Amino acid sequence: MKVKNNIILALDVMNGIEALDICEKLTPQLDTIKIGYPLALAGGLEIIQTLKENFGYKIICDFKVADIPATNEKICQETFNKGADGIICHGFVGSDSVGACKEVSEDYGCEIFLLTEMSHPGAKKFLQSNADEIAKMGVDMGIKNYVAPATRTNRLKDIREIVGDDAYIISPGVGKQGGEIKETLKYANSVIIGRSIYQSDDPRKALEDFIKKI
Ligand code: OMP
Repeated sequence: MKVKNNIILALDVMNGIEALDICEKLTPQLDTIKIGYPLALAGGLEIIQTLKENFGYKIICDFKVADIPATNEKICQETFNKGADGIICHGFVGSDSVGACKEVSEDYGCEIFLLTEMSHPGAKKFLQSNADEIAKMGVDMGIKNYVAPATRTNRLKDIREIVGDDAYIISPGVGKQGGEIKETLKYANSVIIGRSIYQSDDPRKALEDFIKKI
């Protein structure tokens, strides 16, 4: 995967018009957008095609898929049918559930991103102690793309060591959650940034300031 400026915008706004407005301002510097439940629920999955047609973006759907294999399969099929290029899946559900997502993504020629350790403080309670095993499972399954936290670069580094240099890591938590872009990009291929850009008074300048720091 190639991401312009190594920055993926997390477009967690609550309506399609606002989403388009922000994209208008940022397009020259971005080519990959992550949409999650906030925008998908507020704007419908049609927003994927709208963003692709208007701006030519690659779209990663952050649905943190975490169900039984049969349900994961349906979620992935519907997401790719609607035009997504990639989907984020939880790893803690185990290899059968993740395998269902992987199989569907291969059928569609799309990407899955395996979520290992999350970036928020609460992830320390249950996820952190299992994140290395989740990453190892991903390697055993032949998964190429991972999500790991920018808020704990020591853990991001551990996960990079497990998944290897050829894996593609995207890392959320830069900006509002306290992660720092340059430090994160020592271990991750791209960062995911949301509020520090789209909530800024001047989103274009906020994005350019991040780019300057790289
Ligand atoms: P900001 O904190 O606003 O920059 O947004 C971060 C984005 O990354 C949001 O869309 C989160 O849902 C997402 N995210 C995390 O913040 N932490 C994680 O561990 C995983 C994700 C994700 O899967 O994208």
